[in-house]
Amino acid sequence: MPDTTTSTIETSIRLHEQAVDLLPGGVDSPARAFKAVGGQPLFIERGEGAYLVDVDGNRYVDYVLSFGPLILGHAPAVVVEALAETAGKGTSFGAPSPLELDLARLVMDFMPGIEMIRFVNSGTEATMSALRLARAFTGRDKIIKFKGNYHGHADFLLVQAGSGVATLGLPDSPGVPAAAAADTLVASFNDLEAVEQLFETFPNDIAAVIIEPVAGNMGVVPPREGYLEGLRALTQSNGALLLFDEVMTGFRVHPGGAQARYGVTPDLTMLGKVIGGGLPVGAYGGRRDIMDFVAPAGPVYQAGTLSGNPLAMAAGIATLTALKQPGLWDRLEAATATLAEGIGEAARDAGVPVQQTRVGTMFCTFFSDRPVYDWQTVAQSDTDRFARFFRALLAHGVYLPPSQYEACFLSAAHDDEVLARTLRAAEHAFAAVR
Ligand code: KE4
Repeated sequence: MPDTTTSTIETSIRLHEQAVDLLPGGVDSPARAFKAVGGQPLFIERGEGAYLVDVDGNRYVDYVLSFGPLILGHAPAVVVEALAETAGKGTSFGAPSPLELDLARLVMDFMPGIEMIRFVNSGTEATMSALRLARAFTGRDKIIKFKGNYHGHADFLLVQAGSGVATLGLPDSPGVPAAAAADTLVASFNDLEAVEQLFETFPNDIAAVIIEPVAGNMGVVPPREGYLEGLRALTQSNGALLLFDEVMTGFRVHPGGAQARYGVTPDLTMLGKVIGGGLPVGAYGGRRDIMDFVAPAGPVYQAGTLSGNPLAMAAGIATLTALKQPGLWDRLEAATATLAEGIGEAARDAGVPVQQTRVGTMFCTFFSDRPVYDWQTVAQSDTDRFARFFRALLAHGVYLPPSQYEACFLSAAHDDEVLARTLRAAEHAFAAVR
C-alpha cells in the first residue's frame, strides 16, 4: 500500500452532514470531533490490526486505538473468538456470572494492591463511584484533583479538566452547579507544595486526592521523581485516601499500571479501557476495608444494569490473558521507545522544536521549545502547528488523536513495518510544518 492516502473522503463528508443532524456535533464524544485540527471526523468502516479503514477505503496506521483500549490492535482473533463464543450463550443476565470472577482475579494478578473490585461500564462511573466511596469512608467532602487531569464527566470532576474539555477550551462546563464543584480543589500536576498547602488550608476536610499518575489527558506528562511518593506520604499523614485514576495508564505504562512502574500503591484504583478490550468496562477497587463499604456489603450505593456483563468480561479476559504472554510487554515497550525516539529525531532533523514524551506504550509530541511538566507548560504548545502536523500525517496514512492534549497509543499489531511507515510519514509531516 502506498505511504499516502490520495483517494477521496466524500463518503465521510456525506455521512458527517447527516450525522450533525442526528448527533450533537455529529459525534457521540467530543474528543472525536476534529475541532482542534480542522476538517471533519472520518467515518470508520473497520479496524484491522494496527490499521483503521475509513468508509472511502483509505487505510491509516492508528495511534488512537479507541483512546487506549486496543492494546492488541483492532479485532484481535482472541477477542473476536471470545465474544462469538460468549454471545451465543446470552449477552446479559442481570445476575452474576463466573466471568466476573475470572476477570477480577486476572486484574488482581497484575495489580496486587487491588484486594476487591467492582466492575462498572465506563471510566466516568469508576471515578465517580470511587470518590463517593472515599467521601463515605473518610466522612469528609473535599477532594483534590489536578489541572489538565480528566477523570470522566461527573459534575464535580469537570473542573479544569483535560482531554476534550481542554481541547475545546471549554470554561469547564455549563450545567455544573457551583455547589457541585465547591468541594473540588485544584492543584498543578507535579507541584507537591500546592497539595501540602491545600491540606494545611483544609485540615481534616479532604477525603481524597485523585490523580492520573501519568497524565494522559493533557498529552503524556510523567510524574517528577518522588512526586507520587510525596502524594502517598501527604495523604497518609493527613487521613486522606490516595486514588490513582489508571483508566488510561492501567496496562499501558506497565502491565501493573503506574502503581507498579513507580512502586506507589494507592488506596483505590480506577480502571477502564484495556480491561474491556474495546467493550464498555470500568472498574474501581483497592483496599478491602474500604471496598467493604460498597453496597450491598456496605452502605455506599452504586449500581449498573450492564455492570460485569458477560461480553465485556470475555473481551477483558481475552485481552489480559494475551498480555501475560512472555516477552509481549517488553516488545511493546521497546517498540514504543523506538517510535517515540524516531519521531523526536525526525523533528530535530527538520528543525522543528518538540518535546517528545513517552511512558510505556503511551507517547506524545508537544509542539513546544520548552519542557512540559504541568498544564501551564503544556498549554504553551503551538496547537496550530500540531493541527498542521496532524493533517500532514493523515495525508500520509497515519492517524493521531485529533488534539495536542491527547495521548498516542501503540498496540501489539504495530510491527516494524508499521513503525517504519510511520517514521517516513513523520519526516514528510515535519517538513510540511517546518
Ligand atoms: P470514560 O467514561 O470515557 O470511559 O472514561 C473517562 C476517563 C477517566 N479517566 C481517565 C484517565 C480517562 O482518560 C478517561 C477517558 N479518556 C478519554 C481520552 N482522553 C476518552 C475519550 C473520549 O472522551 O471520547
